[in-house]
Amino acid sequence: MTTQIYKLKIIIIGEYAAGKTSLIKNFVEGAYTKDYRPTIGSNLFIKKLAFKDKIDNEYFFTITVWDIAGQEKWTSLRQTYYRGAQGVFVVGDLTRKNSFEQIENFWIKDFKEFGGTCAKSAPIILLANKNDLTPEIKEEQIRGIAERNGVFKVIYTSAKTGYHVNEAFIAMIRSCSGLEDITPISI
Ligand code: G3D
Ligand code: MG
Repeated sequence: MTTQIYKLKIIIIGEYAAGKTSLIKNFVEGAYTKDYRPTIGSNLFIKKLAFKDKIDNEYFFTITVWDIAGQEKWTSLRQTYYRGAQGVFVVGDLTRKNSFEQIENFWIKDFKEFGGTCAKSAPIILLANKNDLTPEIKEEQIRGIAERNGVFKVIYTSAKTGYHVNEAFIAMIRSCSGLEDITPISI
């Protein structure tokens, strides 16, 4: 049995109010908190998670999730934010079709342009968030955006109910580490 230690930088991008901060908080704190203040500047959230594989090797991950929070407008700040990212969540709000159009028209292009070398290797997972509400966009349109933009996986989430939030982060950790058969020991 061996033990390995990993550190991952994961970033989360997408339109204002798509649910980026709520998703991170749900994952890190295990709860949907409605009354935090809209974040100014960029915030770092840290979560430690232990995984094991089929033959009981252990993998300890320290995951830093960066929340861009209000700095979307400034190219130089986005570059800092993108630097060294090993995985990217791009978030669309199912109740606003435009938030998905912007994923294709702006966010993924921007990451590829300003993300430096990491932009070539970091997996991109698209989160179709607010799955608890009535959608304004069809699944096939979302699939099209994913296929045209090199998105590795689409996951429907709700930061409000917690639906698929942990699953999304586990999928990201597996993809970033290349350890496809690990399972969390506790979450
Ligand atoms: P952002 O960080 O991408 O800007 P926030 O987005 O996480 O601040 O979320 C924006 C608003 O959407 C918040 O509402 C938040 O509670 C809500 N929200 C986020 N995720 C979900 C979800 O999955 N379902 C529902 N129903 N609402 C969600 P307020 O009212 O505080 O602005
Ligand atoms: Mg936010």
